[in-house]
Amino acid sequence: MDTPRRVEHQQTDRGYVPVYATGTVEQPWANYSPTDHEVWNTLYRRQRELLPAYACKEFLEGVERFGFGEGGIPRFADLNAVLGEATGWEIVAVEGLLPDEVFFDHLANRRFPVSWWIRRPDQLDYLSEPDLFHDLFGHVPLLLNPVFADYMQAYGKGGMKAHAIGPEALMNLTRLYWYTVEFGLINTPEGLRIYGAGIVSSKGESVYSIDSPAPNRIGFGLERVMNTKYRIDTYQQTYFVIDSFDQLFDATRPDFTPIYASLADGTAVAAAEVLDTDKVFQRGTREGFSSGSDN
Ligand code: HBI
Ligand code: FE
Repeated sequence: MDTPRRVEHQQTDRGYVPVYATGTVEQPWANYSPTDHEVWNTLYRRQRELLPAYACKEFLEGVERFGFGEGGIPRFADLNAVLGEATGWEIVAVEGLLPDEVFFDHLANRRFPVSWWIRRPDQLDYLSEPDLFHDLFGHVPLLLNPVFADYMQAYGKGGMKAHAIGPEALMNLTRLYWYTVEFGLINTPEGLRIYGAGIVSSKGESVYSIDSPAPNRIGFGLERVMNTKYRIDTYQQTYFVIDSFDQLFDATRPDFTPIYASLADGTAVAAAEVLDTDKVFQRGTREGFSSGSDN
């Protein structure tokens, strides 16, 4: 993407940030406080120690190639030099969650929106909206993988289509994103490993998703996933396991329009449910599952 024209400055509660005509912002790197950099360093250190035993090799390789470290919050421009060369993706800085169609348009054009601000020191283990650590550390390493990079772009294109079809189609597609990009596991010779960004950016869920006997771990199926509700307020009750990124990309190649139509007739599967037709890696004990409702 060409460098967007800077149109105005915006006073936000986190400082004075240049805003581009596209709605993206310039990463205000000079404005990060020593505390902000320390939060990055702490979160990075924790995950770097933990993830070699939990994350898939493609993710770990991505972290290495970007040279993430304990030198404070990375500059997006430096990362973009590596990313552009590898897969043609680009990171753009944003203020936070974007309207669905704006988000999809970025992905469809191989731009990944990253929140420029980082959580406070009292939010190391949980916050309700995506910050820089989640978006950057969680999502961006796999964008160096050519197959995953293409899957993300296809998701963006599919999102624009689903958005045009209607809210139910969009919900089906959002579940696919949730159970793959955010909370996906992959089966490897070393056992189940994490690739989902929502997991690798969380110390607690990294351990839980792989080691806990509580959740189900079930083989990925496109329609199964699109028809399954999810929890946004707790660790997941079910994780879906892919065999490879090729499997994921191939499964999502067909036009989803007829799938949306067939799913619209049935009822959705609850987050904790196991079906007779499932390929079960592990049936969860459900220990510690809170009541409360699925999305
Ligand atoms: N905006 N910045 C940002 N990041 C997201 O992950 C994001 C978003 N807007 C919408 C959205 N995700 C999801 O609800 C879509 O996958 C539907
Ligand atoms: Fe995310």
